[in-house]
Amino acid sequence: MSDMDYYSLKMRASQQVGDGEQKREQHISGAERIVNRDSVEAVCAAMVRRAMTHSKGDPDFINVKIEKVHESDIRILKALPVTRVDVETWQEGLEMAFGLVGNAVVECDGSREDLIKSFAQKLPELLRETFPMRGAMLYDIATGERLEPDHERGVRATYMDALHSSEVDGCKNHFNEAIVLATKVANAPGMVAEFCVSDDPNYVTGYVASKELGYVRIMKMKEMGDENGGRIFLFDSRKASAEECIEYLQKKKVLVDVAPCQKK
Ligand code: PML
Ligand code: MG
Repeated sequence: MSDMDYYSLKMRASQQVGDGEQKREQHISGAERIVNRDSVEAVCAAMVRRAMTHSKGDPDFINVKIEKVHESDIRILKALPVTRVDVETWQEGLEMAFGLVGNAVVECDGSREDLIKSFAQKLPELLRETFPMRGAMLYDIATGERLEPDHERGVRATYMDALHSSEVDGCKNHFNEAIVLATKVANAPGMVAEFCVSDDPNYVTGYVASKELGYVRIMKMKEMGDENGGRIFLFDSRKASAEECIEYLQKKKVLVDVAPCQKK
């Protein structure tokens, strides 16, 4: 035992829906943390509480996984700087997000006008394709191909938390979780930008993020009550291989220093 040891905690809760052949598990809630040894028990209890009190319903299954993580395997990243964009309507917000992502792609690839144009037209359609997915779409801007090994599931960024956040926090804070995820994702090999609309029907704020743009919060990106949301990771296969990008997103342990990032 040493002070340097951290633990990764992951919780997912689901509910069984349907009958007979149609029976399937529906995701209710999930959470993950990387905390020091002393906080493991309390954070675990808070996660279970979160699963048991979720507005989506009572869970039939709760899975909690606790793994030791060595400090030397953890990468520490500075949080992306945050800017906030207020918009009148969600349509305006969505357009703005498409525009920012479009520009990020153009900057990365000035020479392929044809691909850039077709990409801009494709964005709304790509976003719709993410709605049923639990994970994110990994879209290659160089070829226009989707690179997730499983298109239905998508790719999930995992093993991350805010640095020094051993406090116990039972309720979900969309922004705090998103800035951590977006910072990890922006630092992935070959990553160009991320586009996110929340799938929480009561949460209309989304964002666009990259190392160059920082984290741009767009306060309205969908209609209140709409449960459709998703994430697109825009990736450039000329800069890195899909395998190394996915390996980083799904396996590399990251702690994000959010101290300089003021909530705006
Ligand atoms: C989600 O986890 O539902 C996405 C959260 C997006 C957070 C946007 C923000 O508030 O900055
Ligand atoms: Mg989804």
